[in-house]
Amino acid sequence: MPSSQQPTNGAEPAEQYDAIVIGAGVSGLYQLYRLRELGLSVRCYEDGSGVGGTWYWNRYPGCRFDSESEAYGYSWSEELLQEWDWKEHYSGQPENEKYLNYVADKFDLRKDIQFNARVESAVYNEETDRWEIALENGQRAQAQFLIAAVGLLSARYTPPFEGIESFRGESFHTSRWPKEKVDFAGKRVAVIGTGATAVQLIPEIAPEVGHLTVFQRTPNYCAPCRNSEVTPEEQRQWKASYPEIHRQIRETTVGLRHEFDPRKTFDVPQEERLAFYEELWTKPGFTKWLSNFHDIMTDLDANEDFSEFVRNKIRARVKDPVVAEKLVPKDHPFGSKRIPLETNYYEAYNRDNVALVDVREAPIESITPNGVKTTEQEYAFDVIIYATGFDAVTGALTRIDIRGQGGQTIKDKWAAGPRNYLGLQSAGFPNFFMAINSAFCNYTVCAESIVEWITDCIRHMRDKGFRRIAPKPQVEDAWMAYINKVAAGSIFTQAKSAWFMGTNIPGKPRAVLLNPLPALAYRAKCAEAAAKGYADFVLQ
Ligand code: N01
Repeated sequence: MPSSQQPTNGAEPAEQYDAIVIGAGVSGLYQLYRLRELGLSVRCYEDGSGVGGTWYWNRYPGCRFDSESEAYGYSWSEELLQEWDWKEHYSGQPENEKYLNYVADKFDLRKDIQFNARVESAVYNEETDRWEIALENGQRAQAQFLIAAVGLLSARYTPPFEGIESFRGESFHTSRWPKEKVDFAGKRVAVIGTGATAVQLIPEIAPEVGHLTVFQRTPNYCAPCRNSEVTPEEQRQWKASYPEIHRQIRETTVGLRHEFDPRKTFDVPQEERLAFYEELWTKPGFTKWLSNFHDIMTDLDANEDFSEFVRNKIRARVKDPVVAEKLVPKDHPFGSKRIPLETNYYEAYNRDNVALVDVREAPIESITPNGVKTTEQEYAFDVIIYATGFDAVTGALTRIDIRGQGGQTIKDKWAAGPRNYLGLQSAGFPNFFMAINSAFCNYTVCAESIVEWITDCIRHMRDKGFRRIAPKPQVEDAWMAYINKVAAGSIFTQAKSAWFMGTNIPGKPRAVLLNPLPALAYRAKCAEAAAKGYADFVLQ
């Protein structure tokens, strides 16, 4: 049981823990497990009413993995690996949420999680070296270590359209989808946005709605998911070879069961190259991206060769050539944004009840009581779905009033973009860790390694009797310079509007948010920082 510290003003006493974890998603659950295993008293606060994070909130129709199921599950419990059966190769949200609930039950994690608990502020006390968090309901708790496992895509973004509150129908953001089934039968439905979320949602609801209007600003390069059920034989093979699967995903560039082809695009003759592209295209998942020639990620001419191949694949699937051309991306290279994996997405536009509105030609002016008004006309709807994405990476942190040494807020420190070392800590915020996987990789692989790094660091501090740890400011500066240099040489900086760079949110400073280092290289940097005895950090 936690101890309590009696306040002098008659308020409820703050509960005392060794560590506080914010968020009970993939990272938070594992962080709670590992710190508890270390013997710490830990409390996890979760905004939702259940575990799962991304897989709790994003329950829109069609939501599923874009990583292979066998590569996404936690790798740290052989028993869990043997007990859990993945039903599909790219498992859907209901099953993923069930999986994380199963994990929470199996390891008895719920007893240390408080649900419906939104953390509003976190303040560091320099005298005690402890953090005090306050929840929305006024409840307070203190701990030496504060770990934000708040997810990189959790702060939803809804454009501030004029009149948004005036709409008389139903409206939903995809990442706050209701638990009850939404009835679309016969309804006039709008989807705003065509990112990975909308690409999964649109073909699921198109057959059910009366009429669907999709408002698109930027088309994406979407690739066939080619999902299928897992056969008993595949299940058996996975269970017999998990150590090998995990070894493989720890050794590949991005932590998935794909590896870039070492050949350069233009070293391969055109005919052979096209045959290679065609073969990749028949494969499931990210094969077309992450098993492609390695230079598509660095050489714009090489990238253009494959981008045009994908554009032609899109043109071939959409019957109306005018609509097809609108769906073809031309303003950014393939892979400069995460590739949405789709099932029958382009075919949805061949239906009589689906229309595409290009909001670059006619921008949305306002939301009216009846629907959506563009500069050209007003459209009437019963339902508006905002598939408009997230204030990625920084949003979930800056929405909490986090105050470090000298009362500095993370919001102020990050006014021009995030400043951190290894994405794990920020100078001036001692004992505050970010268990947010912002590297370019398979989520769980990186999340596990980040959680393990934080756990090892805390173990080291306790073993050596240190009370506080924070990165040296000059080390942080050098890291940020390095990250920016790496990003500048990649295609990630090429997309005009991308959450990777914060450019999807008007007014958000353009900055490298997604660590451009591939998983393998990033994990090596983290391991090196620990192996140096945390010499890049001020330990007191
Ligand atoms: O969000 P997005 P998302 N007027 O930012 C549009 C992960 N994910 O939720 O591109 C009109 O990609 C915006 O237009 P533009 C994955 O990492 C994974 O779809 O900015 N439109 C865009 O079309 C993904 O990358 C899975 O020009 C406006 C859309 O809204 C990330 O989540 C599944 C607008 C937002 O797209 C985010 O995907 C789903 C405006 N004012 C998601 N403002 C898996 O498969 C924004 N838009 C695991």
